[in-house]
Amino acid sequence: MNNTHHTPDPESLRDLAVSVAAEAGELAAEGQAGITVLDTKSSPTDVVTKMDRAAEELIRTRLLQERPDDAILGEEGGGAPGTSGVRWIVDPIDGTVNYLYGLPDWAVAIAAEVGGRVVAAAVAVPVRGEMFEAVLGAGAYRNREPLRAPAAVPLERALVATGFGYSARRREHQARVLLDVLPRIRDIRRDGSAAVDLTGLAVGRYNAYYERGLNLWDWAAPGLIAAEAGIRVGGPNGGPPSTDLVIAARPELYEDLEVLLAPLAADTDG
Ligand code: LIP
Repeated sequence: MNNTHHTPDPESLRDLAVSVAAEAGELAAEGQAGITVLDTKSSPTDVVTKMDRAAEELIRTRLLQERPDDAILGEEGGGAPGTSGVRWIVDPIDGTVNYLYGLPDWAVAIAAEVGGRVVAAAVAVPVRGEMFEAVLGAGAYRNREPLRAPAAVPLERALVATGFGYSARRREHQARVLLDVLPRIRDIRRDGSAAVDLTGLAVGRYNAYYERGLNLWDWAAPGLIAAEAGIRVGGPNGGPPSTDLVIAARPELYEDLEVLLAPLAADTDG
């Protein structure tokens, strides 16, 4: 057990994130066949499964067993304070609707933040057999193989991943934004998990991504992995990613997508 308050090395945080994400991913994958819908959040399409809660409980327990003084922010259980200077940002199952429907694109995402910066991350996509990991400044890996995102393509040839919020009002505006985006790009994908979308950029499954309304736990871990693979990950008005908007692509394409989205008020609900 580590009870000291020295800044831990990011590699050890990454190793812990990877092993806990793998364990939670296994638990969730086993449970995907027999899931039960327990609750709803902002609208009936927002399903929260029993497994979502069980996976987060497992993640919290394992992290605190190893590092009892850390803080944890989780999608299901909210925030718990700590004293070590390390905060874990956890999404036990990102892509809960896919999970509920037996689709493969859902992920367990765990990020470690020190001094307000994400320094280490793991994203498990169990059904695809993928484990992504990254340490700030030390590159990104999939199943231990180094990742480098493919070069940018022109906007008109970009396959762009996006997602839609759970509220009807937000969706209406997102559909209006899409009316102006769709004719300018190769095509859109709505695959249902921000973590799978962002790590997908790192391996070239998409060329770009944008989405309004994400929470920190949706982008913290996969955002570091994408960034370490050479993807620019940002937000509105040239700033960092935010709940208002996350944009991600290779830098040249990022700029074109940003220019396309800005007048459409993609960072608002219209
Ligand atoms: C989901 C995101 C997805 C987004 C959904 C939702 P959840 O997270 O990953 O990209 O479009 O609105 O936020 O709810 O499955 O953890």
